Amino acid sequence: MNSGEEFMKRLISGVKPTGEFTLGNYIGAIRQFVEMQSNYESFVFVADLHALTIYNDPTELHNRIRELVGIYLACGLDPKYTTLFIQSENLYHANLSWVLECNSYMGEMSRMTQFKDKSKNKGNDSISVGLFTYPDLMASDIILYDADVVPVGIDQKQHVELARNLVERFNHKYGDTFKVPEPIVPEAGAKIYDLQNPTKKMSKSDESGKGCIMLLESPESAKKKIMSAVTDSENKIYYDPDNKPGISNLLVIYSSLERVSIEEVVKKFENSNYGEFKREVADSVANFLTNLQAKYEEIVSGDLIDKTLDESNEKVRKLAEAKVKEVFKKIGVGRY
Ligand code: AQP
Repeated sequence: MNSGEEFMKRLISGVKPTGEFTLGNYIGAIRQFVEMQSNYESFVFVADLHALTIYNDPTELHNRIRELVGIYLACGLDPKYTTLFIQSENLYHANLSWVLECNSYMGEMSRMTQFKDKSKNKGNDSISVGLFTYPDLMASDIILYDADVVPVGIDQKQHVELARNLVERFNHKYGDTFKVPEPIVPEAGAKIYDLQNPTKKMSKSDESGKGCIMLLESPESAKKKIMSAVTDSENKIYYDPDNKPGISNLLVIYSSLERVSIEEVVKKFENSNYGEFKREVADSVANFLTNLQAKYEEIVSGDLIDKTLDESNEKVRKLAEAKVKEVFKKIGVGRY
């Protein structure tokens, strides 16, 4: 630990190991973790308990967990700065989540947009209780470590806001215990859209996969998806998410991967037609995937994944144990 580290703010975030990881996960979340890691005391985890709100094939889930750690490392998370861990390997997340469930209300949980979206058109007998209480577990993930900031895509901002309310309620009832976390949403790329339906989020649960770029898919197949992305008939390139969602989405993807502002991208392509622009975006995405996948292959063939997780486990367990003991004492359970 360097001398300044104890004053550093803490960052925490995670990704669920469900389905194949997408370019949306990278641009909306993982890229932020990488860019911010050296300025924060950074904690990034595999949110495997969150995956359980729906049924997952156990073998596939198990494999995705390791895959995600490999992707985190390949994207540039550095164990020197970031404590990388698997949520289920620290049992305290679920302990604190129960306490939060008992301090949150049906009304506020029912207002969570993600719950409403994911339970829409389903009967009560096919929606798991976990889908409803998911935001309590997410709040627990955050406040267990007294995180100051939580970088997330826009779809998760409401859950961080709920965590803030839960902290304020708990601190008010039982005395100052948790820090109030701040969501950090990227200015551009907070929501990457489906290439075939650019008003819908690019999502791992997309069944056709045609509108979604997967981080481990072949660069050639990704190129084809970009070339057949839905646009409009104007053939003029400028940023207007309301009227030109397809072109605006491609501008955001290019700007995020090439690390240039949207204004600069628009300037660069002001005299290009859609075909030329798409080819450049496709090349940019293919280059990004090629480099990422080369690093990923190197990582999964070595022992870095287990070494990293083993080293982190002790640290996160100690922090979480101290916090849960403090909470149990404040609420009056157990012997102390
Ligand atoms: N399309 C996206 N654009 C920007 N950010 C996104 N994120 C996800 N998709 C996009 C951000 O990635 C982080 C991890 O998300 P998650 O794994 O917890 O859940 P998800 O990827 O949002 O889930 P999906 O894709 O809807 O599929 P399921 O639910 O089936 O796993 C978050 O910060 C999220 O904002």
